[in-house]
Amino acid sequence: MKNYSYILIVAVLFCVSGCSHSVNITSEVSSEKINIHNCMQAPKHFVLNERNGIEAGNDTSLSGMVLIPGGIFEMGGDNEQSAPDEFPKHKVSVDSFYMDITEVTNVQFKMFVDATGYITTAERKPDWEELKKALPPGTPKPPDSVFLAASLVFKQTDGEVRLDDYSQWWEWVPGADWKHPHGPGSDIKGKENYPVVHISWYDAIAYCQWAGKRLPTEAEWEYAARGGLENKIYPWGNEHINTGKPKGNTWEGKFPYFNEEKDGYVLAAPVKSFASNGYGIYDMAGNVWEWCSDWYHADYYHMLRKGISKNPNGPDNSFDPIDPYTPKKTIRGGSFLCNEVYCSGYRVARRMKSSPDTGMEHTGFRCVKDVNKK
Ligand SMILES: [Ca+2]
Ligand SMILES: [Ca+2]
Repeated sequence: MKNYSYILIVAVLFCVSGCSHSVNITSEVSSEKINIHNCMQAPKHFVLNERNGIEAGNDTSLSGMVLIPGGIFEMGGDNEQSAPDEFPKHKVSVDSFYMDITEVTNVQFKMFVDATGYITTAERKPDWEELKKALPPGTPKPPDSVFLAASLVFKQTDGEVRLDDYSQWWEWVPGADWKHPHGPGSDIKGKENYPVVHISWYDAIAYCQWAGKRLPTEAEWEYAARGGLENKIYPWGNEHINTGKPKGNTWEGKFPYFNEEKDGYVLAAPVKSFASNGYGIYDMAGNVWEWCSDWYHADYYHMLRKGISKNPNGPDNSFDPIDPYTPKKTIRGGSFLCNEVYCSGYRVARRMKSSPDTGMEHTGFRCVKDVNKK
């Protein structure tokens, strides 16, 4: 169990860097440990759109989408909670696009799977040959018992724990996937209108392609989240997340052991459970994190600081200084696990990142569509 514990600890450390303040992860990792979330590698033939076997969709329907009118905005942090990678604030221009008004739901994802036979990353056994490419040189291979189809499931703790020890509340659970969000024995019956989770970036790409859509760029996502407001902290403005009536599904109380349930949900909520923003889109703050198409680079905004960037679609390469061996994609919007003392992921400017082969209980996505492709 010792090896497994090491693996789990490191897996969780890396996997949930998408919901933490800057933590010196490197200092937590000994050479004995290994990053298991890279075990959740998508097979090579699923990595690129043109190779994943999914027929590109020709659906011209804009059902469930809304037009986000293009414009110029200031992208980046708006308050003292902002992390270094949210600066400098810089001008960005985006063209008009359509966006799903909700996170992609279980029933929508089931339609995709039924039509294509697609198998998600979490449902496949990890491939060590692929895994080790994103690990520090010399990392030893973990035991075969670890190489199971699995995903990370949230486990509420009994009491207060160190918030830099993610293994306290994340568990690597064989059999956990989008149809079994809490592991074997759980299912999605009655949760048709909940956001699909345990979705890797590759899974999201495959769905979008089938639906004739694509993932939003990070700039499009933030522009849409702002709902037409300028330089505000949240999709609804500057009223504090915990003031007034609930505005999104977050973690209220003491994370990760006591949830006040003021918003009515400890875990994920049905989509559209809270008010939309100014563009008529829901859950841009909280519920589940949402994949964007861009690679994550901590210094990307410095690259764009001069002039107006038109439709930026991310850097060429990923760089996360606290985990430099693992390329990551950006995720946005926070989840039901975010709160003020932990990550404030529901702020519109909050940037997070995750390896594209990682699926978790609190990560989903929504799609966008170019106006000229309707
Ligand atoms: Ca909640
Ligand atoms: Ca969300």
